Amino acid sequence: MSFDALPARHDWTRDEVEALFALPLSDLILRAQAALRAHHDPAHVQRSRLLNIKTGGCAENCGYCSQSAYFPTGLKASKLMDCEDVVAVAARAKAEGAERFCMGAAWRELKDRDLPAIAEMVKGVKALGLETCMTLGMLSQAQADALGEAGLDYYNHNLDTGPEYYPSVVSTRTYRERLDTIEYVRHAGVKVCCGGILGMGERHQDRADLIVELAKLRPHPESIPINQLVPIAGTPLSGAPPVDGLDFVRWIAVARIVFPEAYVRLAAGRDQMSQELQAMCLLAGANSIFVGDKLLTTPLPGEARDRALLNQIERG
Ligand code: SAM
Ligand code: DTB
Ligand code: SF4
Repeated sequence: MSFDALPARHDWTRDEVEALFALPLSDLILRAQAALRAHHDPAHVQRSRLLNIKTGGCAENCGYCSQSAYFPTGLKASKLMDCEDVVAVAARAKAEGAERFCMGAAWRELKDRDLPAIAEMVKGVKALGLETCMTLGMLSQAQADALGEAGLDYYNHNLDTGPEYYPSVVSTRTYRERLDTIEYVRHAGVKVCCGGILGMGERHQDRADLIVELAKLRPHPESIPINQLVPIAGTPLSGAPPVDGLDFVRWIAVARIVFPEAYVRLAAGRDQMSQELQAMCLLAGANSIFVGDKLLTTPLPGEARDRALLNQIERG
């Protein structure tokens, strides 16, 4: 069969997305594989590495997050890391095979006073030959421009879920504010990393709506992290019902079909998945993972298990 590239669409409807999700599994995977192969090397899984450069004490009340000051999660807050230490971690990550280095801060928004330190980190990490990504909360246009001038490659800012369910997850900011920051990032010429979380108690249609909202972005985000909720004791969502494993695989396949050109990342939640389920997600079109021992505050499977998994997917 041929793997011709279909044009990216921005007008997906909830019904169309739900119809993709409801395809027989083999048809869904075939279409996802065709989309993957039209734009990407199916034998390469992109490796990103995360570092929490500022932990905890965050002024937002995202109901899933260990780092919100609103919830008793037991996490100790820390101040912004020194640039030197960040670059040292990035150098180790590069030596261990990471291609992109993503720096996250538990901030509601970036403060201008922190911009010089952040710009130094971008320059230092980039000088190692790594792609750079930052996720620092809301930005102004001027701040997004400054990050672009520092050479930042990607900015991560997730929509998390569909607009109807969003207010049940977080009330200290709006969906519109999320979209505004994404627009500033795009306008600054920085690539957009934007995705969401499954398993927060959302309805099936909220997941479809998330895909629809992401698809409206012009151009589509270059990177789409699909997170499975990592339940955090003390947060309002700690007891949310887990996502069915094969439903998760189906959503990955839907994301691959709707966003054929993007890196679709199997992001948070891998530590709760079997190797086989992770392999299915990669067969369903995910082509990126976070490697290393830790996401921001929660564990990853680690080097040995990841090597075994990626050997299965990538070996010739
Ligand atoms: N404070 C910034 C923000 O929220 O944009 C950056 C860091 S924030 C922790 C990055 C993203 O991680 C969130 O938007 C959310 O999608 C994801 N995330 C956070 N906690 C999670 C959890 N417990 N399980 C799954 N994903 C999570
Ligand atoms: C994203 O979508 N997932 C990453 C990254 N972007 C910043 C973060 C996942 C965090 C999982 C929970 C934790 O480790 O605290
Ligand atoms: Fe803060 Fe980001 Fe966590 Fe929300 S997800 S509480 S903004 S660190």
